[in-house]
Amino acid sequence: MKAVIYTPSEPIVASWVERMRKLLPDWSINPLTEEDDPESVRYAVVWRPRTGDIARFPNLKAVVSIGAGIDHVLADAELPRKLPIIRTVGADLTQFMREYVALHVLRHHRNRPYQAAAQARAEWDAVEVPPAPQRRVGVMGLGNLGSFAAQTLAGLGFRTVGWARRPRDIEGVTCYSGSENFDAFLEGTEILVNLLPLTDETKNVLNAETFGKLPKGACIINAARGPHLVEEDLLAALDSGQIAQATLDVFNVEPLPPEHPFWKHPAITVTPHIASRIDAGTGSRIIAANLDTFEKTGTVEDLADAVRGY
Ligand code: NDP
Ligand code: OXD
Repeated sequence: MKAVIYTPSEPIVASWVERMRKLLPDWSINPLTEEDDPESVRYAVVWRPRTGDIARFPNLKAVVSIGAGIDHVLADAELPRKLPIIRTVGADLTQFMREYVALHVLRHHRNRPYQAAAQARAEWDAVEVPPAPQRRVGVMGLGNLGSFAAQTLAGLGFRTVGWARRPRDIEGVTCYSGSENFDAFLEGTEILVNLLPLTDETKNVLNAETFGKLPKGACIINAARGPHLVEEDLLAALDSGQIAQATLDVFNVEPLPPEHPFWKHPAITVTPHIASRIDAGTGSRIIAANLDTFEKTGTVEDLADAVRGY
């Protein structure tokens, strides 16, 4: 069976190809850009493919997203619309996201930036914060990642709320669903975590109107996708104090350009899309198993719904 691999970085492709060849010794696995017999390829394993990259292979059985999100695959205007898309998820990736969310929610909860600034001035200035049960934190998106992140926050003692499209029942988490309950979810939420997929419905969801529904001085953590956030609305909300702090892992343009104002903003923490990074070691094992299962059975648990967009 033949598969090709594409990510925008050639060294990363080489590392994936090497690992996947070891994991699937009976398969033929090559970099997408070096494949000169497109008709023989059955699977394309991709991160941020370029327009037309996938359509070049007329006999594909499925596309594999090197990632939980499939927005980067659907963004290809020439993508054959009926192709199954397999996403890459797993316990390690869920664990990484739980750690990231816990780390940054705790940083905001304990006002770590304030304390670090006091240290820089050699000032003994003890910051006062409420205990976690008096702090309401909200998680947007209660899927693979969001549901575990919310449970982790509830386990730390936070008053945890979550929001999804359909009703959910998660122990320790008050769940809201649907656009009609979005305002109720936001009300009183002091730390807002975004773990939504990027779809037409969720694009720009972190905007001035949303910020205005949070209590003044709320913090936001965006670990989902850059286009969820209206960047100028965040800068204005930070200027006005409506939002006190933001932690951003994802951006409209990645890598974030050096001249971008987020880098040096005193109230913004930038991380380089590492909240739950799929490396070739972990990812190739998950993807090899999915390819093997799909080839043998025609399906896998991790199939995305391209019409729904996630
Ligand atoms: P899932 O598909 O498992 O879950 C998505 C959740 O979002 C579901 O709960 C879904 O609701 C909810 N949702 C979707 N649309 C809406 C809507 N219009 N209104 C309300 N809720 C909605 O995704 P994952 O948890 O696996 O991943 C989430 C996102 O995280 C990925 O799409 C990706 O963009 C990002 N990500 C970022 C990483 C990083 O390192 N920064 C790493 C991995 C992923 P319902 O349950 O009702 O279907
Ligand atoms: C993903 C990501 O979607 O890494 O998995 O962003």
